[in-house]
Amino acid sequence: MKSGKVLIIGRPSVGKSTFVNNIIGQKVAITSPKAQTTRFPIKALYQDERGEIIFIDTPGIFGQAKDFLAKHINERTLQAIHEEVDVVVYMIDHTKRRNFEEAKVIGIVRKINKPKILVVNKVDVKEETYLPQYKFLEEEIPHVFEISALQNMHMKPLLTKIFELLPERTASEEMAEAKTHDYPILNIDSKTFIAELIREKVFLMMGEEIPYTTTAIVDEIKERKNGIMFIKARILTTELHYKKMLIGEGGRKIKELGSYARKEIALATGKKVYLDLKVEVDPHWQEVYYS
Ligand SMILES: Nc1nc2c(ncn2[C@@H]2O[C@H](COP(=O)(O)OP(=O)(O)OP(=O)(O)O)[C@@H](O)[C@H]2O)c(=O)[nH]1
Ligand SMILES: [Mg+2]
Repeated sequence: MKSGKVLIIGRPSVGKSTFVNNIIGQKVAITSPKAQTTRFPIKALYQDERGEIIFIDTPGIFGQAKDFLAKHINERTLQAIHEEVDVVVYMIDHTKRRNFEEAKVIGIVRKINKPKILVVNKVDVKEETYLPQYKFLEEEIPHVFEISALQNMHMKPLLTKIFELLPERTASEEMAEAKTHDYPILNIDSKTFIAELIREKVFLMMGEEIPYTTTAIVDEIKERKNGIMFIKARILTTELHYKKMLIGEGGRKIKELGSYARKEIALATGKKVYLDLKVEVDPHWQEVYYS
């Protein structure tokens, strides 16, 4: 029986969370085209007849973490690296130029003394490629796979290699405990997961800087007698003018955000959902929730 932990690491937006979701076969981590969509490591359990794997999706490493939030997110990724892992998947996006940020990730990957796999993601995109800039990595990392996480292309041989590199062992305590859950996420509860789904909609629907001024909090989940799941949640933002943008003219934006989130929560839970969603100004949420 093969069993172990696999760390996914790479720059922001290379497709780490998309990859983990597709391997697991359901959404465990939110995704968006914006950098550092993932804010903390997410552990998810994969099982098949070959064994069990805990995949650890990490936030993309920012080259220059300018603000408090980005610094703390980078620190969380570095902490995850220090966890006992068995295999490292280093993911790159060949459609992006290699830059100082990539150099930072390469530096971190070099220091991890575990079997490594280089995964070139987004091979469904052919028009623009900087693949030659990454070729030197093949000399350092013996296993290279080209995939499309989004389109589920060439994922099988990669999973086979991961199993090959994992040790033969019986499941650890953490794994045994995870196997008793009916949901594959190991380290976050349902309130946090629903908050993540709400945060994803902010990342997908709001302009460039706004997602970075926000977080989402779920205060209450209650199942009512009529079978409807009642959820009370808040989007926190740092300033009043962002709050106004999140609410939109005549409340149109928050309505749209709420309805999009509600539909997905309903899909994820298989229940009818009533979502009570508000926007609040809290200039200190980053310190409160991310230190
Ligand atoms: N064309 C294409 N797009 C992809 C592929 N994989 C991911 N994407 C897109 O790339 C963007 C970023 O994907 P994520 O999975 O959120 O990336 P990430 O590495 O987890 O990003 P962070 O959490 O911010 O570090 C999203 O818009 C995805 O839809 C792929 O194989 N092909
Ligand atoms: Mg991510």
